Amino acid sequence: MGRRWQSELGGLADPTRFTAPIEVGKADGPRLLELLRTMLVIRHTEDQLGRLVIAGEARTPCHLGIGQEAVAVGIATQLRATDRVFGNHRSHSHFLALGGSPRSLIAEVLGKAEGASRGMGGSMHLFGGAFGFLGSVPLVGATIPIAVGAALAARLDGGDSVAVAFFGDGATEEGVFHESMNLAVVYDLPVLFVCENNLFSSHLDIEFRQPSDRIGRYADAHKVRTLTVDGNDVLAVEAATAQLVGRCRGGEGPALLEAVTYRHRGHVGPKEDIDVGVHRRMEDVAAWKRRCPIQRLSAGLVAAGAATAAGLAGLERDVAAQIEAAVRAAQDAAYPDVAALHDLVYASRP
Ligand SMILES: Cc1ncc(C[n+]2csc(CCOP(=O)(O)OP(=O)(O)O)c2C)c(N)n1
Ligand SMILES: [Mg+2]
Repeated sequence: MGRRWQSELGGLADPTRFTAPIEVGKADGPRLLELLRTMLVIRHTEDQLGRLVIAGEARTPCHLGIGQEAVAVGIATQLRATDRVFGNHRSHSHFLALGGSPRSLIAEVLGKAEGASRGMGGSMHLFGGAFGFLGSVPLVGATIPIAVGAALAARLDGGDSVAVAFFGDGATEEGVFHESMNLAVVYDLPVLFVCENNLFSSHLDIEFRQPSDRIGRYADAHKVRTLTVDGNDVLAVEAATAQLVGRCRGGEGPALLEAVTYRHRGHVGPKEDIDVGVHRRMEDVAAWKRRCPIQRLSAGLVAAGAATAAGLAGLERDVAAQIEAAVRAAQDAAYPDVAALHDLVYASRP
């Protein structure tokens, strides 16, 4: 069945394109190996979370972003611990890219007291105040206005901190997204809106939800600066973020970064949901796996002579062992005390 309309993403929605190794300079090798390591940490952590769901050990709904790692990692290089970042239901990558530890994430998903939210939140209520991650919320679109408020607070506080809201293409179908962009642009607030456009909201292809697949058009309508990038190219994401965050820090108002990407797994849980995804075919999933952000950076590093295939295999083995150890530690950790259940519900009076 043909699509109802032509893509307006300049080929980015076609998984058979943009599959080449990422072009890197040899001198950048050490820094890019660190970015690759972070992407591998995210990939292996989420893979292990999927296993814990299958085993029945993780009982919180788990929305995996496997395939989307380059977005969070490319953006995080441009952020500081004093920035104010907010996520959504699919935020494991945001939490880890900003500096959260795999162990605290895994422990949180398992409901353990040492988890990022003391075991009270699960996969969709992550918090990492020490590194600027001020929270993720499962209600679609809910953190977009909160980020705008945080940007206003940042400006009132002085300095050049920015706020960032991560959300999906589905969230742009909510009124609050448009109200937030409008307020941000009228007040010139330092907020970066980040849309991870994975072309799906739950099981429905964007074709059946919107008259175009280009989310950046909403920024045009609101007179907000926007860039659309290949979300599976960590360097493209980084370069666009540098430009847009630079504007925010310089007092030039809000911006929207649209990163086109794709999740390999289903909407929720570890399975590939080709059975229920409307227009989500096995061929598409397979093609998008060939546009994998990790493979493309790895191939670019090898092509530039900045790494060898054997060296990269060793790196991945190290990461795998690190995450397996984090799983074991989280499994061994204690559950919170039942008496602590209400401790985090209300703030205590100062
Ligand atoms: C207000 C609200 N409506 C519906 C849902 C159910 N829901 C959870 S995630 C989701 C899809 C969101 O799609 P998108 O924003 O594109 O993010 P993605 O899952 O693709 O990362 C929906 C409809 C919800 N959590 N909150
Ligand atoms: Mg989506």
